[in-house]
Amino acid sequence: MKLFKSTFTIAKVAVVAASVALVATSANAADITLRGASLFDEDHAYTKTLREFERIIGENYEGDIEFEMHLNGELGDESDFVTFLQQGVAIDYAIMAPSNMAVFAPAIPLMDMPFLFRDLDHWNAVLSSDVLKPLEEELYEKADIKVIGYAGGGTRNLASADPIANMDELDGHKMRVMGAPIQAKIFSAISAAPSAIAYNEVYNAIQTGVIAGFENEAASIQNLKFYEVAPNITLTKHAITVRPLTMSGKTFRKLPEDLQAIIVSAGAEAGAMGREIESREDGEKLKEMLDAGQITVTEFEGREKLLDLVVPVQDEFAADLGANELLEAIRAM
Ligand code: MAV
Repeated sequence: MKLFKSTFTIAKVAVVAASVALVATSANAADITLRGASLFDEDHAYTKTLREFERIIGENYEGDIEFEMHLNGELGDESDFVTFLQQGVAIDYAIMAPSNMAVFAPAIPLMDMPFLFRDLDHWNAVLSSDVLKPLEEELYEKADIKVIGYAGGGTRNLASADPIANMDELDGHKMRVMGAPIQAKIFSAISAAPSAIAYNEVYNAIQTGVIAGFENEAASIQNLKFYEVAPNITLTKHAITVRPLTMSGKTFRKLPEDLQAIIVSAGAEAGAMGREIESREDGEKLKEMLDAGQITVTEFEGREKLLDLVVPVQDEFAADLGANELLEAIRAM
């Protein structure tokens, strides 16, 4: 088990943040160090995306630049990354779930709200358009975090210690969800009993029976060996991941203009590559885990019923944010 972090992590993260912050990113074109973070090792699509991002920048920028990547959740999980990026300390770029950024920008979780996308074509159409721009703007204004591309493309399903194959088994199912309130609302609406738990505590929480499962995509279940504690995958297919590749606004603005332009296009290009990898590998990874005897895979009986239950919750969330038109525009694509 790679990701379990005890409370010591909090202290460790704080110390690391403080010490790295002393080596502030330099705006001197002769010597720029950009620092990234990933929850995963080199095999995960996020890390591959970040490596591609670094490669493109390195290839196109004529100044002296280097990259420092912190892998395997060494700097905490995405809720730590978002704080670091917002404050402009410890890291300069990362890929994060919108629902882990809600604390700074309440509307951003609309991007990864469960049951938002009908299928991969719908998801592709949305990500190839400008429809998410207002949410990017809100993130920049409120959190000082700049979206420079989109990774993602994994399909999220339930993963649990015991099988959850139908509405009866889902009723009262104690599961972890991401921190954004809309996530808990949606899973409550479909009768589960969700609680927001830090990602790096999920493995242990399932192992010790604090929760009975969570929901995640194949790439991460495999990379972090969640199948060891939650081997029953139920194909609710409730989300296709949208994962912004982001940079701290505080870092970005310090950089020379030519580098800024390279970063913006490298983000878009690397994100597109990451989406292609993760969406293509999603089914393959499920099959690999299945063939290795690590998981069982079950369809969820009556998935249409779930949709009926969540649409009013989605509508209400958008209405509270004044984002009805945005939600309608996404649905209409
Ligand atoms: C998966 O590992 C990824 O989608 C990651 O971006 C999320 O933060 C994580 O799940 C999670 O559920 O928090």
